Amino acid sequence: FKRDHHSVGIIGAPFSKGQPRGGVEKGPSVIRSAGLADKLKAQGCSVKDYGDLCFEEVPGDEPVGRVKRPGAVGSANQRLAHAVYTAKTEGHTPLMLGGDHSLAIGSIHGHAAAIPGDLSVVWVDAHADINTPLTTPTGNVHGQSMSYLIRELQSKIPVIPQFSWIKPCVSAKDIVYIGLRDVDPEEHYILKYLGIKVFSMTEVDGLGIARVMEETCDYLFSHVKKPIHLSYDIDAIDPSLTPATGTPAVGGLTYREGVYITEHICQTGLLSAVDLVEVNPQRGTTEAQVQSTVDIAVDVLLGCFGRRRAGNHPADYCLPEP
Ligand code: HAR
Ligand code: MN
Ligand code: MN
Ligand code: MN
Repeated sequence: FKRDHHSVGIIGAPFSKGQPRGGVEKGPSVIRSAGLADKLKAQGCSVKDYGDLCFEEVPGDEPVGRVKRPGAVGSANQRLAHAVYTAKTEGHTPLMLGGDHSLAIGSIHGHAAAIPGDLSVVWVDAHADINTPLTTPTGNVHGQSMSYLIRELQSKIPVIPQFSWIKPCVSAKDIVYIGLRDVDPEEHYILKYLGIKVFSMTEVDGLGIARVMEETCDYLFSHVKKPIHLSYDIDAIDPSLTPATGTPAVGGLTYREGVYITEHICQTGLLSAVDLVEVNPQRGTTEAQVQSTVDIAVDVLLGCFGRRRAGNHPADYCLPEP
């Protein structure tokens, strides 16, 4: 294990049209207001804030089959892919603040384009977000993101003109899910059919989070050590702790488990890009609920970039002499 210094490239993606609930587009602003950049700097990271992306209105954006808002989702993700590609190419570790989880399409796509070989994906979520356009029960793209990216699934994906720029860039064997507990039957079939590695909440309960993370890394590193894309949906954590999110699911990760995942992945030295999505300040009933959700999102991110609960100190620290 090694610790590494990150230069974090923050990209705000105030986008909500991958799902029907308003408010998730305010995620980047509430997470920034909680002092994310200063806290990252205080723990020794360099930070370049690329600001928030601007997403255009797409008039007459009718569904294609079941898929809702294909124009808005397609163009927002294409823009995001370019931003992540740029941040990565400029030497930063992209940190995408969503916005809804449809944004993982652009984020992973841009990340993959910027590195020479393949990447691996650690998807921390209550949901698998792997419905195809033909299995989706809702039409919401945030429940389909992975299906567009997995090479082995492409024969099952119909043509959606607004998504024609997407090139599948992830192999099924390079994906690990953690925290699942609300999976549609068709999604469960897809996960089995592709042989994707899943640590659902049942495995978190049975093995404990330390073994889950050990096995995650053993699995991902068994061949070549690929750069890791961590896509973290805040609804992975239990809604008693992070209630301000669009599709809460009971029985989630504790604060300690949620942070342990990030501490462990940070220590691999392979973390190459991060998404933090689905924080929706309009879904909290009280100000305290929103605050708790945002504070935990920030702690998750600090864990990604070197914060340890045991404490930290600068490498060049010297004790003061009397
Ligand atoms: N599986 C359902 C669907 O496809 C619900 C998706 C849930 N939303 C998320 N994803 N927050 O993580 O629509
Ligand atoms: Mn999700
Ligand atoms: Mn590549
Ligand atoms: Mn989710």
